[in-house]
Amino acid sequence: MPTPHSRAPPGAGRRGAATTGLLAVACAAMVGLAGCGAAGSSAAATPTRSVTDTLVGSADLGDLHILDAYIPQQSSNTEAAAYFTVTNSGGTADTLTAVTSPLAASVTLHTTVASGGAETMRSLSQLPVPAHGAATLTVGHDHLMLTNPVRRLMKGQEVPLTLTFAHAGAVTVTVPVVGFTGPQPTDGDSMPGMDMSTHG
Ligand SMILES: [Cu+2]
Repeated sequence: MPTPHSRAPPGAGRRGAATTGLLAVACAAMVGLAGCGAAGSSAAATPTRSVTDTLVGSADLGDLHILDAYIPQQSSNTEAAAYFTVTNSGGTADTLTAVTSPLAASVTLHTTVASGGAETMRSLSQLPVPAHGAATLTVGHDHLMLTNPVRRLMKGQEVPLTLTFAHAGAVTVTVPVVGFTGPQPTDGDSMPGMDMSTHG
């Protein structure tokens, strides 16, 4: 079915990420799906690393330190979420302006906003990293969305994410795909027709 994502040619999202800041998209249909991680209103529906998942990705770029990077194994063939923390030990504020991966057609910054009792998703054009501060992407809040991965992302795989900062430049983090304790589809691609088409 046509969606904002499926209409976009591969790679278009990288350029489009900066222009979709006002695009609000419904996420209510995503409860229980790991791809978004935003709509889970109960603990059971929230993808959470299991206790056996100790793998996380990290990288350093000058005063910036990328920590605790992970991707919950996706329950969708079309989208996956990624989470990490960026700490800034320097006195200069920086901004995460773009993320790319060779394994996904596009990677966009998203945040979750509560609206009238429902949670919706909104694209962010950038993510500030304060001086002597940190930016944290966590389940239910800010996160990365990997759209149309070249293959289904499964636990045990690693996904290179290249983060570009306004001042510090670019760094590639190898991000492990980890298991999660939320509801799992029972087959390879459950819930047809309820894919991420509502997810902008
Ligand atoms: Cu999202």
